[in-house]
Amino acid sequence: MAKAALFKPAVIERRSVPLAVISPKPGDDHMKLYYTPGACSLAAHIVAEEEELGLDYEKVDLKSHRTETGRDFYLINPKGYVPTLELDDRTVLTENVAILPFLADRRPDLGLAPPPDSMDRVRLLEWLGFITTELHKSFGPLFHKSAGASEAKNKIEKRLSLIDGKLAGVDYLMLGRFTVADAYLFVMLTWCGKFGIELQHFAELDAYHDRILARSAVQKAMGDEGLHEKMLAAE
Ligand SMILES: N[C@@H](CCC(=O)N[C@@H](CS)C(=O)NCC(=O)O)C(=O)O
Repeated sequence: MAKAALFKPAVIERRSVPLAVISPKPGDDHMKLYYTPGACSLAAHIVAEEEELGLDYEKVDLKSHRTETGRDFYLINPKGYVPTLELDDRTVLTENVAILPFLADRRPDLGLAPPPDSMDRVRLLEWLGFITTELHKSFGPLFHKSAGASEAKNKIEKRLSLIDGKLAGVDYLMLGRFTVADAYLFVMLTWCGKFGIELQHFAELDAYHDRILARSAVQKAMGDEGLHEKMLAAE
């Protein structure tokens, strides 16, 4: 076969539906966030509260994979994990790196994510990719008390120390303002104490955590997930 035929570029059909058609504007949102208190879905919850989107919420028990209304969560999201965002057309969106910018784009005026066509947006994706693969996933062995927990803890501390350096002299991860990347990172920081990772040992992270914690949307989301009561009970 001739080489030219082998390397003939595939014809890509452009059939994607414009975002504006899929998703309603703020005010008439009827999306539902499936969440588990204190899990990574808290980031999406915070973002939705920042935007006052008025989402519906349904709690998921990750042990039984049942929702609070008794439904089999695997039938809603076959991946079986939160966050899961059900759009008003009943299609389902998964993955923090997709859900967080998607939610941010409901209120572009708030600047929780930079505009889609900008280099800043690429930088946001760089942060989200780093947080999800290098940090979030590293907590797995700690939560599951599985082999490799100590290596995972070392890796998390190494990654946090890199982030700590980036936070010197600035209040947020990028652009000098709160973005969805801060919401995501914040959730990971709330997990650290459970595993003996002390934020006080870093130059910036403790104050950064407290700065995000003080936001009213964060207080609201955490309060609605019952996390304040849990914290008080742990004291
Ligand atoms: N790749 C997914 C992972 C989400 C994830 O790990 N969710 C955890 C809670 S933080 C979960 O629901 N785990 C339950 C399970 O995997 O069954 C994302 O980034 O959104």
